[in-house]
Amino acid sequence: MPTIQTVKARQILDSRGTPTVEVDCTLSDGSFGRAAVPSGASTGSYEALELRDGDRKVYGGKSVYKAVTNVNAVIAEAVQGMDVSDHRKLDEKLIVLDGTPNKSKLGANAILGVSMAVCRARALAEKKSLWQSLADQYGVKIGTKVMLPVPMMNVINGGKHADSGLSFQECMIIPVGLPSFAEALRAGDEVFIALKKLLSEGGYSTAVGDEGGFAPHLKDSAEAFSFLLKAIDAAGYIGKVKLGIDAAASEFFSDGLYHIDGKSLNSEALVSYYENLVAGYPLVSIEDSHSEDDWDGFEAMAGALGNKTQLVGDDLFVTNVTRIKEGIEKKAANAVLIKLNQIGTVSETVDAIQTAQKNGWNAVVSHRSGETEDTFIAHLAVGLQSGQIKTGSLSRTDRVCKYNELLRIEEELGERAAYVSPF
Ligand code: 2PG
Ligand code: MG
Repeated sequence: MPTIQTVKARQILDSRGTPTVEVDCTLSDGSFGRAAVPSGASTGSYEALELRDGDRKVYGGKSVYKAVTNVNAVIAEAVQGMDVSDHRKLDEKLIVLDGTPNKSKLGANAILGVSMAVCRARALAEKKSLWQSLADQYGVKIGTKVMLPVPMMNVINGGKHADSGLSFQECMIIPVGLPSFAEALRAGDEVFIALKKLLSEGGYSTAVGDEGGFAPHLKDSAEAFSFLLKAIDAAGYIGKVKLGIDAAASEFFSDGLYHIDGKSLNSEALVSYYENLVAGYPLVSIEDSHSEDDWDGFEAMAGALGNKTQLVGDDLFVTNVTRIKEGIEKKAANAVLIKLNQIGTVSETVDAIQTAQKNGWNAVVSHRSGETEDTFIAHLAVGLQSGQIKTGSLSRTDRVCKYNELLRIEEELGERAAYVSPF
């Protein structure tokens, strides 16, 4: 197996025009890998640190030159000459080099860029697709069939991702009753097109938010759901396309209450609110129902809805094995959202996925609201057989590039490809 010859970082822009880190890695056999680091807006307090320069005169304080320098001046030298056959060794080296619990010395953005770029270079050296290389690297048993992930498509944006006034950050459509990923993508897209027409006929804006979904000024989640159901009907997919939300409830929690859709609810009342939604709509997945420290709220949710609804922890678990294990112990959810940059290395991200899987929980591989053209997560979802991916709406290249990559993977798999609904 070749060794690392060079790693080199640069600053590029993400989908919001905010600087982020891109890393190039070249191996001794000439294999080359490039990766770009995503960035969140509704970040959990327990996420690994995204290092930004903080000089308000430069990119409003958001430049990442320090992180770039940390790659080029510190990490590059430390990893040069390393054999890339065992990715856990590389990630362990990066973690030790940083030496802090939340990667605050070198920056999780610096570390993750290197970790991802090396994965890409190794896949090339192995002459494998990235998903296959990741599967082999992390001991994923793949049988004759390879599962493509079911997408959660965020077609109505609210919360911190849009100024729509909606409390929920994401209202998603989930195509489940389709025979292939390509057909699922088509269903999602046809619903998206139907939704645009309905919104525009109703006099609503069809401008899109950070994740490519519409951001109309709707009065509450019920109105958003009713638009989604009409669009699903108009496109001819009733029963085949379900609904999901990311409430991102930390964002509407203050002074001990949840301020949602014009009401102020305590943690318990919020559970009843969700129970009503599940009773009234084909809502199969709820992410971050409660605020990141409201463990009691999550436990109550799981008690009330856990046997029929997917309950996903994002800000709650921050792709951190310790927090996920605590959640499993407390029965606080039944699924985990997986974001590479919440934890900062590929191996730790894989550990989070495999901890969920070993305990019978679902793992949903996810983008961030700030994305790039990088399609790493499409490969991660297939390689780790996560079964689900959340990567935004059916517009904006930073979102659809992940879907397009999944189309290519499905084509590469041919007869081996499987599309299975987790719901
Ligand atoms: C989320 C994500 C992605 P952000 O909350 O799940 O949709 O948003 O990247 O802003 O944290
Ligand atoms: Mg979330």
